[in-house]
Amino acid sequence: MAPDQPPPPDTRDTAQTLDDLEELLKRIPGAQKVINELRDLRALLVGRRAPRVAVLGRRGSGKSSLANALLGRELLPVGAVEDTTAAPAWVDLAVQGRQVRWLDTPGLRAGGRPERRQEVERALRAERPDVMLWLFKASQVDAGVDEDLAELVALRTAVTGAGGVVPVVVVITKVDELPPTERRAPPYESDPEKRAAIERARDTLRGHIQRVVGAELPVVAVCTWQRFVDDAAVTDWRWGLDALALEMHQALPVSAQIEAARAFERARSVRRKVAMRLVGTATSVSFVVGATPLPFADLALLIPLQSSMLTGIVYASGRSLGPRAVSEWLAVLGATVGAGVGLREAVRAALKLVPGVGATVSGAVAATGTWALGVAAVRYFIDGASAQEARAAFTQAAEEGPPPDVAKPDE
Ligand SMILES: Nc1nc2c(ncn2[C@@H]2O[C@H](COP(=O)(O)OP(=O)(O)OP(=O)(O)O)[C@@H](O)[C@H]2O)c(=O)[nH]1
Ligand SMILES: [Mg+2]
Repeated sequence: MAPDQPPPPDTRDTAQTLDDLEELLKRIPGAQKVINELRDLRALLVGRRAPRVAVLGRRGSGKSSLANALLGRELLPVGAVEDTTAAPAWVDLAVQGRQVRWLDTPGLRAGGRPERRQEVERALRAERPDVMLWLFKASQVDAGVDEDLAELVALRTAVTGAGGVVPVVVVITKVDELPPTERRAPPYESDPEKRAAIERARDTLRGHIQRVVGAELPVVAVCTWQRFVDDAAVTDWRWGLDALALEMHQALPVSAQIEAARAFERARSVRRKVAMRLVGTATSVSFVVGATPLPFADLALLIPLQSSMLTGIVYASGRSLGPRAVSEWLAVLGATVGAGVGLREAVRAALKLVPGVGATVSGAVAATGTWALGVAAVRYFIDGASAQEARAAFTQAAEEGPPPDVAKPDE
């Protein structure tokens, strides 16, 4: 693990910015929708916490491997035959400031010890999970599955309380073991036989779920096989984890979404989704702020808002917004500012690149500036585009402006 743990973004600054904006927006008739968006943004950025994930499945179904695959590190012990995970316990899985609260459970029906079930139930009640993952080995989606599902439903019912039922994502693990077994290594996108075998496993399992659970549940197929030597993965067969992260994301409360995006190493789609939501909200708010005929309303609030957006995007990408990210970002935009400037100065300099920005801005110009900055930051920090590509994205977004639904939220 790297010695320098990236610090969380300055949430006090962001909280203050969002409070100031809310105060301003409250005075504007018809801004209620934006205020609501702003509150969502607050939950996402300031009220954030690690997602709570409980993983359940038969012995050796790959529960511990899944944690390692999602975070990209060998954090939990993995075993071949033995009942590896002993007692059910919530743990904080953390890698370089990325974190998840994880309930690793011993396998269902492990060694035929019924007291285990009570222990799992107790752990689930002690801390209500945001989402439960039910794991099934790809080679075992048929025999005995009904009993497993019945047990899982009972566990889910046991934690159903005031918060309603806990969302479930069903995970088919070890898809590399499906035929054709001579072609085990992913990716499988270009292997029609493998894809068909995966689809068959999903259909079979869906049938059981429909019958026993009486409802449809999302079913995702993954491979989590990795071999680590000295903390580095020397074999990496991870597959399907982006899709799994997306399903988990749907189940999570807003407050856990940014930490989840950040924590799951292969969750590019989730990171993008969360980041674009930040950009969309910041753009809507900018429009209203820019259109407000109050003297203090524009740049003084716009720059902190855009800084918060940028901080959030970088945070969701798994990085932190230290001086290195800021100077990288300045280089991306080719903005002319001195070395060692702070984030707000960087944002101010970048904003000047938007046509029409002066001492004051109109609603449309403010929205366009925020949109262009956000889109470029997403390209660079989330998509891993080059500085040149990100700059091109900025120019294009500044020319085209935001989509109408984002730019004029209250119409
Ligand atoms: N073929 C294959 N094997 C895998 C995959 N993921 C994990 N394994 C192996 O499956 C075995 C069991 O994995 P674990 O992650 O320990 O399973 P578990 O569900 O945590 O096991 P218990 O804690 O004992 O219940 C280990 O030998 C892993 O290396 C995979 O995607 N494909
Ligand atoms: Mg285990």
